[in-house]
Amino acid sequence: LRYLTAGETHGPQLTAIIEGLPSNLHLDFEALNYELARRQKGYGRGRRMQIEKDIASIVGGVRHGYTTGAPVAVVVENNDWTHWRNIMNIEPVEGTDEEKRRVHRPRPGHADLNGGLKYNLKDLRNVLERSSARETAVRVAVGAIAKQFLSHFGIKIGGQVKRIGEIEAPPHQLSLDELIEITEQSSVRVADKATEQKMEEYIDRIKKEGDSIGGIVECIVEGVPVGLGSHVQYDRKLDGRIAQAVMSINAFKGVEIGIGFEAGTLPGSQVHDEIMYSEERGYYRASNRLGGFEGGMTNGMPLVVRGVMKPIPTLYKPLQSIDIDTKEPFTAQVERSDACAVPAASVVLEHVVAWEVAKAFLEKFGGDSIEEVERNYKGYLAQLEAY
Ligand code: EPS
Repeated sequence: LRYLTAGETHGPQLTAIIEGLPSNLHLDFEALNYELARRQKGYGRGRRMQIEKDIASIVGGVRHGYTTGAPVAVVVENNDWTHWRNIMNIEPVEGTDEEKRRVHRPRPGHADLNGGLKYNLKDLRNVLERSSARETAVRVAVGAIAKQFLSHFGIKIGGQVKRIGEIEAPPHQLSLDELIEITEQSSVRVADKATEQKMEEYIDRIKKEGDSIGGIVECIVEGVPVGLGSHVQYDRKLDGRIAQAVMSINAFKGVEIGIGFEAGTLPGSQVHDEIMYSEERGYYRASNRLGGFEGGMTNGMPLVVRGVMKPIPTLYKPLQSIDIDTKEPFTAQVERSDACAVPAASVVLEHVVAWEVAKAFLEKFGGDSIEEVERNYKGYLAQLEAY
């Protein structure tokens, strides 16, 4: 299972091609677009989200609602493109730098300067357009298909915002279903109303100061069987692959599994999860501090993955940089941006994790049709039961 994406933030569309999905998987298009809408919500987003209404069109690999086994092609159009037709034209266009919106002032914290130097591009827009987090729209579409595949096997994914800047969400005892339902009603994807209020006020303050703010998001996956991933080779450790996927989300600077970095502050007796057994559950752990992973393999407990997003680097508050034409210092110009995209990032996290779990699932139970995958999965469950 693999996918690639293409497309620019102000180009006509974002495109993804997914290869390796089994045939006969039913796709619910409404559920797919529901996930795209979830990504667009969240307190602190900028004006661009009023322009976009993300819809995924499937333009290959699906017929009459079912996958055919052929590559699945997904397109998400950019409504904003109508304002950028000339600037983003693939044909040569006449006009001044200004008319072409040439970027020669790299923004600190963005890919602009590194990309310009590396690809030898004197118009940094060529970097900016692709490095934009707009690309996560199509990655969510891909992840939403992975989610539907996983849901076929009883695997469920949810998430929440744990922190925005100074404001931390308190712990709770909600089930995953309750968490999914309650956070969906929240403008900042937290379960606690008082925290939501505090976070909104905090984002308002940050925005007023011309600044931006990041945070910490968490994703939980339930129903994952023991044994996805493997201890035998570095690139088969599923926690490692999930870490890569999380770090690949725009603006993410760190990842944790289970208690994560806290594991470096506690003695082993307070970190490891004791092994239990019962007739109905089989083997399980008394706690889940390791977040569902031991030895790079799932252990049957829920997966708990957290990521930290840095503040979006497009600021109204100027930071110093250097003009690539004059080599003179300047302070960055005002740009349209989101003050906070942490709630949206929480949705993106769910989807990149869903993808990695689906990929590992198909590696283990792989088949060309969903029926073949089902047979393989059932055979494995019987093996576990007899163990
Ligand atoms: C982004 C900048 C903003 C965001 C965009 C990501 O877009 P613009 O430059 O057009 O104002 O709104 O996010 C999306 C469009 C999206 O769908 O999430 C950036 O530079 O990363």
